[in-house]
Parts: sequence; structure tokens; C-alpha cells
Amino acid sequence: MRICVISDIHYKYRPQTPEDRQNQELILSFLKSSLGKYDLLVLNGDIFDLWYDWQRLIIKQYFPLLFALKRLQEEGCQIVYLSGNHDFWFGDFFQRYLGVKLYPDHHIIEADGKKLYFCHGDLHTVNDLRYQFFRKLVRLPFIKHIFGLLHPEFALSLGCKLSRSSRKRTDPAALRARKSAGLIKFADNIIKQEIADYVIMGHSHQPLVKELSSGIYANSGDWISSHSYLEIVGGELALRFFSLNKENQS
Ligand SMILES: [Mn+2]
Repeated sequence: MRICVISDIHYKYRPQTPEDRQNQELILSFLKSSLGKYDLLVLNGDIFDLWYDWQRLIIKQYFPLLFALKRLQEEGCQIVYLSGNHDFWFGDFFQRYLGVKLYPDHHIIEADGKKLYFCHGDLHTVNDLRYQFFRKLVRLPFIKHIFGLLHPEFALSLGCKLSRSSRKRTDPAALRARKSAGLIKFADNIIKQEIADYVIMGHSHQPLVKELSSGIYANSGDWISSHSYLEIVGGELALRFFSLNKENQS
């Protein structure tokens, strides 16, 4: 089985800098170059900077990425999507129009004799209670419902502010190191309990493959600075980086 894992693209509906636009082009090129290469694509959270599908509307700025996913799926690549901390307010769009299966928490599969555990990871960093409370709050059905009652343009400008402030909170290097340590500890527990052989997460924006006692912790990194992804082909896991210059691909 050929599996590709990506996370933390943070695709914006309001790209503001040339880097934002460049990052968008890179992920679109990557998905195009992935046509026919994989049997399964795992979207491991924070794919969109904010997701909401209203009863009759989607965010048109996301069309290029949605179209790229649709093409992959039509070429025979199955797609699964795990919620992140920026994309969890799903309606019926992914399932109904893209054939993408959604998982709000985690997802375990078996491939080529290996058990793979996927989750975004925001619950497993060294979390403060404030974040855990906020996470529960924004996922309450009535909060989602209220957001849906706002005019979409207003809702999105509000969402833009929220997601920017959440990104700011994740910036300092010390905090990032703490985040990573939390994820590794969680992965180690999953492996020790023999729930999985490979624990695959995102969220930290730090691409990494780390051998643990009897398994592997892997992080798919991000598409803001690393443009990284994980490949699991025939049970072998590899961390890779994408660039438009093919010679630089590793
Ligand atoms: Mn995240």
C-alpha cells in the first residue's frame, strides 16, 4: 500500500503575503504531482486555516485545493481527513462531494503488517487547561450553529482574527519544543500499549521521524516553511520534502 500523509498546510482564504501565495502554489503542485502515486492520502489536520461549510455555501478561495483533492480521488486515491485545531467545523461537503471520510479525533489502519495511528496532535501537546476548555467550547454543536447564522463575510473576518491569534500563540521556539515533547510522549504511550507501530501526527510544524522503543513517531511537518510530507510505502516510512526544483527533492 502506498500512503501519503500531509498536515498543517494552513491554506488561507485570505492570502496576505507573497509567501502565502507561494505556499499555496507549492501544495497545489505537490498534489498534482501525486496523481496516481498513492492509494491513500491522509490529511492530518490544519489543512485549511479555517473550515466551515454552510448549508448551501463553501469558501470559494478554497476551490483550487478542493479541486486538486477531487482529481486525486477520481484517479483512485482514497482520502481521509482528521480534524485539526483550525478545521473541525465540518458539514456534509467532504463526504458528499469529495468522497472524503472524516475523523474528528484519531484513525487507526493496518497496512503491510504495520498498525498506523493518525491524529493531528493538538490534544497531546503539553496542554494548558485553558486550551482544553477552549477546544471543547468551540466544538460544541450550538457554537458551530451560531457561527453558521452569521453572515459568511462577517463570520470569515472573525475567523481570520481567531486563527491568526491562535497561530501567534504557537510561535516561540521554547513552546514549540514543549509541544513536540508532548507529542513524542503520547506516541511512546500508544506504542508501549501496542495500539500501533507507527504514531503519525502534525500540529508541531516540525517534520520528524523518531525511533521509539518498539515503534516510530513521525510528524509530517508543515507547508508554511518545510513543505514536508510522509510516505509509507510497503510499511516503510520516509520523511520527504517537496520543492518545484525536482533536483532538490529528497
Ligand atoms: Mn494544529
